[in-house]
Amino acid sequence: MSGAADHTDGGRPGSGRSRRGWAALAGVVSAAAGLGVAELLAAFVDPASSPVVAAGGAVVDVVPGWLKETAIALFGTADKAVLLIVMGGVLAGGAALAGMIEVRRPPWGAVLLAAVGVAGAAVAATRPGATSTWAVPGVVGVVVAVPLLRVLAATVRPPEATGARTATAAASAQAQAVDRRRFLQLGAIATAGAVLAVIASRAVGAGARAVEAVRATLHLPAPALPAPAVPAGADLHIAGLAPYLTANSGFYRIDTALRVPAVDPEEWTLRVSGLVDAPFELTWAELLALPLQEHHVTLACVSNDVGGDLIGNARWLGYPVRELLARARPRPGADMVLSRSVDGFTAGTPLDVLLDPDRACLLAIGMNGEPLPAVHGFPARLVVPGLYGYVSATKWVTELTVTRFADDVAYWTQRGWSARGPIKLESRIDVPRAGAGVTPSGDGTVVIAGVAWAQHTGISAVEVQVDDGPWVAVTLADTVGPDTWRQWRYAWDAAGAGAGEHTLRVRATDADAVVQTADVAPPAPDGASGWHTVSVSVR
Ligand SMILES: Nc1nc2c(c(=O)[nH]1)N[C@H]1C(S)=C(S)[C@@H](COP(=O)(O)O)O[C@H]1N2
Ligand SMILES: [Mo]
Repeated sequence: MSGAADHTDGGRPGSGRSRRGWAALAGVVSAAAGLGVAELLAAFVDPASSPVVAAGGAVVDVVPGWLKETAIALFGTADKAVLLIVMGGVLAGGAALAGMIEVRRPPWGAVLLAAVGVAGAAVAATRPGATSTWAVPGVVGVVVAVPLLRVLAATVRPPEATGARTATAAASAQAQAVDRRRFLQLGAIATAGAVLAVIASRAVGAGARAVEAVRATLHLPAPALPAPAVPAGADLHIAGLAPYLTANSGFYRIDTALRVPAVDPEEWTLRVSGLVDAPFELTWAELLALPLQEHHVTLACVSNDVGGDLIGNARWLGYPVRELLARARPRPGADMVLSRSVDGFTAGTPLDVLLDPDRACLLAIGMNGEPLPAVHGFPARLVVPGLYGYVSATKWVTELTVTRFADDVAYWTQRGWSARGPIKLESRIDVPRAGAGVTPSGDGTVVIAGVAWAQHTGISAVEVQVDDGPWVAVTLADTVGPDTWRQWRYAWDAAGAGAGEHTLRVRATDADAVVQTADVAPPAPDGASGWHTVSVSVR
């Protein structure tokens, strides 16, 4: 090893030219280690949070159209590979430069490397659909690459530069050999680490990519029983008001999955068992062959605060859970179905709710006309009108076990949340936003609008109260039925109320004539309650 080290550069030990080569190598190895770690983390955070993927996406976004078309004309579908190769070249060149700078003018090479890494993290965190956690892979990559570059560069730096001015030529040559050995050891470990990290990241991400490809080409069967058409008057189309139907991309997501489970439908089965006479297993092909139905249902999370947005409304395509349970023939005494996801999450749903012939509880495979998005449970999940998600809406569901509340305790109930989770009657003001300044229009009014929900019961009235005035009934929008939320609006005489601060409150009444309670409760253990109240200032 020492012999090899003495002769590796083929020039005089410590010659300027060979030193530049080692310095460049230090930069490239450090950057590679940082990128490897970033790739591995990105596989967990989100494939698109990789600084390389994000930067590539940003380049594609800013490249002028003519250049994009030229690239496609030249390289066809290999255009992305060419882009990645070019980016790799630029990165390697920049990293080599950082290495050379670091050897000659520390710490400026490290600063350059850190700056590029942080820029990559910033690009990742600002990509469409990104969250701030998308910066993590890039930042951690910097945290790995920069110290590594500092250490490697120190081994390459000429003795003069490291303060060994008084050393004899022989001693200095020996120190050089020791340093070179250190460089080779560290560099080899870093390179091996980078390669392993990239291989691991591929392995982690491969399943998700394969399943996404299956999902993209999947063709959902037409429903045997389509959902009733949404009446034109269901959506008031008011800016700032939640649309009647929530787009999949804007639908709230709540789950315990650090990594979104990647479930191949061809390997998916649903096992229906427990306290039943005829347990069975349903395959994906069998499910698709069943007569499916479509139904609009508003899903809500128990963690939603009063006024919160952990609620969304979608058109679900699926097969009634009731039919699956009937086929398994539950035994007397059973009162709960424990649904289980591939990742171990469980929900406990009352058996009578799932068997109710008037309630569209679905084993859903479609959401707003597409296969379930991966984050919403692809390939199959439960949707139960009227119950919070934590006791009903199991995503990536693979097991339904008929059991008893006395015998089985579901995931969130083990953690102190209520075993039963009927959705509470609630309403929300969407416009104006809390704290907004509002200017009355020509007729002196300001539009107040929002949503109200009492899934499976339905909303019969919504009232608004301004300051300590009387409760006033507002106009309700249409709805497809009791299982979804309902928009409402009210033209408030804000000019009459006068300039300055005003408090707006909302409360709903359900179809059973129950008025929404004023009692304030936090989300735990069974859902928040109280009247949503916002302050606005009239100009
Ligand atoms: N597998 C699994 N399914 C789950 C959860 C989970 O953590 N894991 N969370 C539940 C909760 S608390 C809610 S509110 C809904 C949210 O569904 P969404 O993310 O599609 O909006 O999913 C439910 N299904
Ligand atoms: Mo939830």
